[in-house]
Amino acid sequence: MHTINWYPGHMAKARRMLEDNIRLVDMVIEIVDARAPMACRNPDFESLFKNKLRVIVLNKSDLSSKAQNRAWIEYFKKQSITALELVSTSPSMRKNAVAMIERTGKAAMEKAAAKGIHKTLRAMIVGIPNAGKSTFINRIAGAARAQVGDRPGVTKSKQWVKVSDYLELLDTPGLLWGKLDNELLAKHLAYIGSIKDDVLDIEEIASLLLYDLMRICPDQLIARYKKLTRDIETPAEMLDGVCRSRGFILSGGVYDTERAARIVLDEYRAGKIAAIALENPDDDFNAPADETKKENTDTENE
Ligand SMILES: Nc1nc2c(ncn2[C@@H]2O[C@H](COP(=O)(O)OP(=O)(O)OP(=O)(O)O)[C@@H](O)[C@H]2O)c(=O)[nH]1
Ligand SMILES: [Mg+2]
Repeated sequence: MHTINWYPGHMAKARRMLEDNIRLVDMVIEIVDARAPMACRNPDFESLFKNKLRVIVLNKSDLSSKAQNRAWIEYFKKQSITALELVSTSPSMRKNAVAMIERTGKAAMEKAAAKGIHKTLRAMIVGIPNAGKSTFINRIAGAARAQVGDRPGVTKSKQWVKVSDYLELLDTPGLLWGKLDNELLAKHLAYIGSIKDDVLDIEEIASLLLYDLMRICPDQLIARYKKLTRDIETPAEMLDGVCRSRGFILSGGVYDTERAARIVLDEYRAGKIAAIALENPDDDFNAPADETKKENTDTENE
């Protein structure tokens, strides 16, 4: 994948905002996309949030599989981090989310109560763009208090949302970390819609996504785009297959690959292709991002 052309300026500003607000909160709730938990995480959080209560929410768990969600929760548990799977778009998540926040903040609340203080628990919601932070907050608050959108960069500045007399949540803009140097993880961030499409070559991203999905869930992929086959050898040919499946053919028989790319990304992000994660805890995240490159290296080694 070509180097992603992004603008670190506003990310640096957002990071400063995060550092400035950390002292105002008791708890940090980190929202990750269940399809790509590794790509979503920030190694700096360990030091940044070291004295805070912490929880990881594996959000959009409806877009992954039960077994993969469980494996990730186990993975975090081994690092002594509480994680839970949620679907922030579903009304039934509220009960579990509130119980999780109360359980995590219980000792701090009791300590304050012992001193006769009626404490308000303050939690900061952090995560990469488009992970579902604002959706999570709105569901807990029981109202559309924070703006939500199916693209990255919707929340522009921090916003406190009062849930009750004892709970306030801080919505923050999505932050992208240094993951863009790791090609594999950067690719995942592009697939799940956390990097603005206008800085990406969407035809390249959609081709790579199709190529990867052909390895992860070939049956579901072929069920959706019937002209795709397992023997397609290069990412570039994948989009032609989608054009043939959907009749995206321009005058002169030219494939409308741009239209195909948009459709593929939209359908993938909306969970229409398969409920399956891109990442599993025991994957090698330092492997070459592109299978074709890996095969080349394998041959070189022989
Ligand atoms: N399928 C599914 N979609 C979700 C879930 N949670 C959020 N979404 C969708 O994800 C998209 C992004 O949600 P937001 O809440 O705006 O994300 P955000 O993290 O606040 O994004 P920024 O403000 O851009 O950083 C929206 O289209 C939501 O409807 C979920 O659990 N499952
Ligand atoms: Mg938001």
